[in-house]
Amino acid sequence: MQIGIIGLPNAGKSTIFNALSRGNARVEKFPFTTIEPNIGKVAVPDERLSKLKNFLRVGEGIPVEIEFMDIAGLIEGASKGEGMGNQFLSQIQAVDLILHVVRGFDNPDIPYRKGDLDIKGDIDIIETELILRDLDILQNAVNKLKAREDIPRKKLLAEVIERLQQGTPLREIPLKTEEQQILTGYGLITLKPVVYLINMGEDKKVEDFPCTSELIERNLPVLFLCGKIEEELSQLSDSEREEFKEIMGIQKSGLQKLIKVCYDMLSLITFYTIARNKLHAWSLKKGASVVQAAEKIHSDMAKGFIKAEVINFEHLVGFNSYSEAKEKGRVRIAGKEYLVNDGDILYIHFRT
Ligand SMILES: Nc1nc2c(ncn2[C@@H]2O[C@H](COP(=O)(O)OP(=O)(O)OP(=O)(O)O)[C@@H](O)[C@H]2O)c(=O)[nH]1
Ligand SMILES: [Mg+2]
Repeated sequence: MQIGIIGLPNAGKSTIFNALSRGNARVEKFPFTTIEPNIGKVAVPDERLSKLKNFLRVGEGIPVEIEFMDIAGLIEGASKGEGMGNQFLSQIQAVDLILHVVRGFDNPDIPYRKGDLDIKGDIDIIETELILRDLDILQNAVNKLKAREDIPRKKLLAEVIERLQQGTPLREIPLKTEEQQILTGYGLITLKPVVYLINMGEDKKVEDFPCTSELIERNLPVLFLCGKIEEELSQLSDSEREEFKEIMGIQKSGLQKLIKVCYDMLSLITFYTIARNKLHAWSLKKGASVVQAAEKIHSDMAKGFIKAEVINFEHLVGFNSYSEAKEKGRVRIAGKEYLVNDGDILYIHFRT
């Protein structure tokens, strides 16, 4: 699973990437600082993991990690190749979720789109380029289809092309499952889920951005944080960070909330396994079966799957130990068809 950080040049994408991954991506006041994408792994915050680790008295708890990719800034005309737009757009085609960073800080040093902040205008520039790219892809697809008889596909493509031309991103068009299946595989960007992140200046409050209510009305997730403060926080040691948060009255860092929202937008749940004194958290698509869960760990486990012992975190912590839960019959035996729930602890039996 990969999350792509996109936005206009100078929006603070690399600053946020560094805060997320404790990375060292270059951050400068001039645009197009990032050309080659920066890639970093980020642990998904998980309160259950440490509770479970203590409960089970295992030595180590390994969290789920997701990958973030900090992509170069897009500019007007990117879909026509401006500013290496084609290259950057194909990088966006490869990600599973888009994190769209919008500049919400004043900075007289920044040369790009100088002047008053314009959240809606900035978002529109990027969204237009993404829509134009999808239109290109679909129009090419339609041209290739001409000779072939595939009426439902032709009809669907014509419909979505019309909606795109009206400025509607594909994710906002209600689609049936079959229609979604037809569209997957084209590498359409506006079909991907999106999270908007307003990178607020240190002196700004959420109320300073009333224009974002339109996004919320469209059911799109909008988050606010200050990239610069988050980056500074990420460079502190754990104890220094806790101290700072206490002084500032911050309970949860904006970044942790951001990672969690992205995780949910990717429709991921977490399950756990225990092996060799290690508790391991794994991500899984909502609605996946226990065999698909086994596949995440090792393909041999899925191939030779026999059964799994399952207990959910919520039930387990009501007992004094795993063996007590087992004695009391709360650890159930699940077959191939079992659909994994968020928070399940699995012990998989398999043939080698
Ligand atoms: N005041 C303020 N400045 C910020 C903030 N976030 C980023 N900046 C500044 O904005 C400039 C651009 O930041 P980057 O993180 O390099 O932006 P970018 O979006 O990665 O830029 P490109 O890679 O060039 O597209 C730098 O001078 C940052 O220090 C913020 O929250 N507040
Ligand atoms: Mg950058």
